[in-house]
Amino acid sequence: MKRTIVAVAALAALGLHLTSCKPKDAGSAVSGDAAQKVYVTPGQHDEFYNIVSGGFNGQMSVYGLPSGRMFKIIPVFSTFPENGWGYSEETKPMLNTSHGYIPWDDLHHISLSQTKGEHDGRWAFGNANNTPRVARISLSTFRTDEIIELPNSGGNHSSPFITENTEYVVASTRFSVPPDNDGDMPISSFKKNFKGYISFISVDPQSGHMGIKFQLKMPGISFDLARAGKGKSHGWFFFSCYNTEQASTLLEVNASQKDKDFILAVNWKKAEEYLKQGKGKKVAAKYAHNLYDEKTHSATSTIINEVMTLDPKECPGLVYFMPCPKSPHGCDVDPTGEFIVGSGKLAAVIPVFSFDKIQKAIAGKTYDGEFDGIPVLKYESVLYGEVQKPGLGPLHTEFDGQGNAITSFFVSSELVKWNIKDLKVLDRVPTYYSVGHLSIPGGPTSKPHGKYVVAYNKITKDRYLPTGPELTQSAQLYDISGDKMKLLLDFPTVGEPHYAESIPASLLEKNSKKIFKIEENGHKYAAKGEKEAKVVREGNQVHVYITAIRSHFTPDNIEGVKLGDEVYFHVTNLEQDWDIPHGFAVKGSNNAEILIMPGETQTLKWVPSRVGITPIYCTDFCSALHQEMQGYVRVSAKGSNVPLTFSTGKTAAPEAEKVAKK
Ligand code: K7E
Ligand code: CUA
Repeated sequence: MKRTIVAVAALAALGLHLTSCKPKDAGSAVSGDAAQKVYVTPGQHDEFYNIVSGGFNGQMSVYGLPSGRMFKIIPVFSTFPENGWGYSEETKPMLNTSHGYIPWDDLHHISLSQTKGEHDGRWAFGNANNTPRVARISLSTFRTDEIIELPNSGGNHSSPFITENTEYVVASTRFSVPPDNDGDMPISSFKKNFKGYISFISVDPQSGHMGIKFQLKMPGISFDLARAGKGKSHGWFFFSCYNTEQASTLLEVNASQKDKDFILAVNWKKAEEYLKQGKGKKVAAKYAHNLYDEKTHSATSTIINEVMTLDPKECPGLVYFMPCPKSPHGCDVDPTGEFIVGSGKLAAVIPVFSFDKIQKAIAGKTYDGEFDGIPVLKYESVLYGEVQKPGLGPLHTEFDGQGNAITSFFVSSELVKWNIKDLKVLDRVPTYYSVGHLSIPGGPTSKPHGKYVVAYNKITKDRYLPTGPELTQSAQLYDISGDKMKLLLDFPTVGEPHYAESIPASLLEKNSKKIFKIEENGHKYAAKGEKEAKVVREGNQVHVYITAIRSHFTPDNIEGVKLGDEVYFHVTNLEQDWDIPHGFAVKGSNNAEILIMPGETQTLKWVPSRVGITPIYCTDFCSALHQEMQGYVRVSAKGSNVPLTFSTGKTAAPEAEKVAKK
């Protein structure tokens, strides 16, 4: 089994079964000093944070490099019962959309915020591939702070990619669709009515708050990936496009007809000028904008009803197509901003485009016709050169900051290093197996940190202890500091990582939030001390202002709740020590637990389903007496006249015990 090579010929035969082949030396040994290079002495910290997309788990995860140790899962688009994300009343609005509450999505790409083309350590952005959205994650709390939905889009794959000062996060649609406000169209009218919208989301430089500044209404094709220009090409954006055949069925064949698809070049500075001139058109749309407020520890969701659009056909000089061989996937810009690398999934070469030549071709109108009214630049006029015989199935390219590029090859299962100037292949190493994205620390910035590359592999097979039909996805760390790439480490991941970025620990460590100050807690239902703890009835709603501190809740005995009530436990964690969360869970609750950080308030809603005594307890082992951190809620029948009472530390008099029993 180990040495079977699977149908590479299929590629050539256009059978298009893009299964991978296994490298022959699948068991290959690592070099002697590999262990030393990844060994982080217990108690010591890693050199890099590695922030990894979770794919179909809808989350991000945080690892250390070079150790490959996982530190955290950050829920973004998917609920996470482990800490109540999407279950607590405060976080539910974060998952609201124009379709209502959605508990899941598919997160493929990470972008870390930049200033002057370099990592600034403030935010991470992530995309929702299914129900188009972009999220912003704070790199101080490591939590999702904001989610914005994208109208007129279907499948937000080409996202989120950022400009060199985080002016914009850009997202383009994978599925072309008719505009949201006029969508009831025959699918056969694709060419006429389906459009490919590209959203430019502005980011406030102080708060990070996002807003859709404008959408470009492009012809009905599919956008796959993108990168902003940088340095000399700052002000431009590049997108890989496929399905320029404009097929709406059996794309595996119908969208692979043409010899070349496109890379789209967008002059976004020019778009800003056109907007200023009033060329934009506001159209009706419906999308959610969700914001989490660190002071109130609560999220709000607002529905927005219009979006600004720009039609490139009315804005000359705004967009150009460049032919790019065979279904381009990755579209990556080198650190200088001069070279744009397109990776055609079915192509035999890697084309490298030159920004200077693009500018010349535009100035000289060196066109090769047009596509749906948009000029197509001549391939030869914009091409810097092609990397010959690089491998099979190129997907993504990153840069080492030493003048080299490394490209991942899914079909031939390898990483290939090549020189950007002379386009010569320098080195290749196998990956186990079928690498998707790759990531070099700082790889997409103008100053890559280099040192390592991580391969995020799609297929794991025999690399780990088997765990039934499903195996963990595997990441592999390579040393790229020398001429030859050296495999150092395999480490398992969660979900299915696509893109990831790594950033020096020194940029994040110092800003990491330790506690929320209790005196700054602006939550409407906070109890900032045990004296403020109380239970209040408002109609059939019972609001429990409950505090948690090692090792008890206040109150921990509650009576007078009745069937038909909705009980809201607003739990405030009074601790002001780092790393002392308390958890909260209720027996029989159709909900998750909540995990409350020091100084924070979170709310668990519970609708009792039966009469009786319901235990509540702390789920996080917070002290030696954690197990004692528990309490009771008495639920009585509808219409019962048990009064609403609450207490902590009150022991019943023997008299009362007798009476109560009757
Ligand atoms: Cu290549 Cu969705 Cu970025 Cu995965 S995509 S590999
Ligand atoms: Cu609080 Cu365990």
